[in-house]
Amino acid sequence: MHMHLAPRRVGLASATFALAVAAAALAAGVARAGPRDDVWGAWPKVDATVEAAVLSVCPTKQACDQKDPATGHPFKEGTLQLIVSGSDLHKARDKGHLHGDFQGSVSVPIQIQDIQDLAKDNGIDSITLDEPVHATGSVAPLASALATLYPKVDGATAAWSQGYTGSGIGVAVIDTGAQDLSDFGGRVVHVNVPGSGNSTSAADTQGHGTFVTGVLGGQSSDGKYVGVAPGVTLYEINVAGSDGTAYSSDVIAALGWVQANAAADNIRVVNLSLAESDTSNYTTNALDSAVEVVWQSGVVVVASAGNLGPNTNYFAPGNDPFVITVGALDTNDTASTADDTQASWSSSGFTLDGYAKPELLAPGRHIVSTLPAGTAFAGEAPAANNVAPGYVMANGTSFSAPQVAGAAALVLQKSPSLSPDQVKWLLTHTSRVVPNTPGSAVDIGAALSYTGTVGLANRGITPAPQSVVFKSNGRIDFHLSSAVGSTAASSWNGDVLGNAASSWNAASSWNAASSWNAASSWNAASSWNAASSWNAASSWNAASSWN
Ligand SMILES: [Ca+2]
Repeated sequence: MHMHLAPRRVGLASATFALAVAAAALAAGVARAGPRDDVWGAWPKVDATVEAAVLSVCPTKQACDQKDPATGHPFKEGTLQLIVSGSDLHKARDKGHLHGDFQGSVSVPIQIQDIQDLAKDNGIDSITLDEPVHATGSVAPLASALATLYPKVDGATAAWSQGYTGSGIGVAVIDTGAQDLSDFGGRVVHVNVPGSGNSTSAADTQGHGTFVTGVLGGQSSDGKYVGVAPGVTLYEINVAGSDGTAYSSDVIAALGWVQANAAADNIRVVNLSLAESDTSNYTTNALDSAVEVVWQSGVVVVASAGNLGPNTNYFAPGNDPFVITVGALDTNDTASTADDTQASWSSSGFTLDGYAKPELLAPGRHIVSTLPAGTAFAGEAPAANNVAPGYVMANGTSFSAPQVAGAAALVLQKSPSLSPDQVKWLLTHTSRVVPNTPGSAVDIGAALSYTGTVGLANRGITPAPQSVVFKSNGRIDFHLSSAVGSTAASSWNGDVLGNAASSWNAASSWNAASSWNAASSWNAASSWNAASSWNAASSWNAASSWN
């Protein structure tokens, strides 16, 4: 008599190195390994996923005798949480503390060295893995628990129900950093960019980056506030100085780190919810050159469109034709997509080089995410926008972009071999038409269920001249022509060390500092100070509209 175990409890109270490795192996799609019977013997009654988990840690019994450096104990003493089923389970019950005790089945941690012996017991019929193994120990997100609309509108909930949360995929967030909230489940990596003018590994005091990160990959303990890809590893690069100022050169240095570390850390996506404030052509803009280098190296680059309304897609990096530029969808606060529109303030139109932007829309109005009290951003929020302690509602394409970054991570978890051009093709070709607007909205469910041949976006586009070169020795070379806009190109010419912070920051000609403080640059800031763009919180009809 076997009971169906549902719902499965997720979480690794007793996570071991072995489990983490097994999880990684499983996530990578490890199937039943080759014949190991000569070493391990047969695996009667043992599910293939259990066998694969064991073999990923202990390919041979001899290897299993080695000490796990993480625990100091032999690998064979590592445990797997297993469901053991059968008519007489006393042997399984004797193995350890029961996690679940059911008629016909028990869930119990079993040491690797005991699994085969256990399977030989006549009273036992089968041994399977309990719980999908998340290295982060997060609870599987559920659409039914959400207090926000945007993950449903994006189709992220469809991905979760198929088991895709972005687990194993690294996403770089170049912003104001992030705080170590429990919502991020230990998945935040604070990146130190050597030689940067700012302390790039500093925690977020501004709040913008923490908000963006929540939209991308947060998950509140009650399941109400869940980002699009709540399993991703979040590589946070804080490019803002202590006063919130950041320069384009800081962003470029951060992109250099991403390019150098993408392969080792499996960083497949970078999110840029920022913009310069001077218009530019992509062919002569250093930031555009930098994002193209990152794109061509295999990392999807997602940029916010900006909040300046029609015919304003003139700013780097969202003006680069290769990257995915994201505008704001207004869901009209309903789950139905029939009444969706492009937000009136979302930047749209053609770049100075004639490319239509944005390529995708994602909800950008009435977005609720993580915003810790005490941050600069939180201090500016009207009281009515504080939806719950630590969760605030705001508007802006800054918060649309990370949804598409999350979408890219979900797609890449399912199909790791896709190139950035393929990811862009897939997300745009499966996007949902938004009535009465030229834009179309990301549809993650449609992207994941697409079964045809995935084409290549960006065909025929001429890359920008490579004015920024990330060299293997950590140096970043700039070779801007003197024709570059209003910038003092001379200060960028030549071979500049990435750690020459003073010379980077001396480039006042970038006018970057002002752009970070100005409304447009954060792509959200206009919403903070202008009451109208908070969309009159009083008209927001409280809890019922969230469900
Ligand atoms: Ca709607």
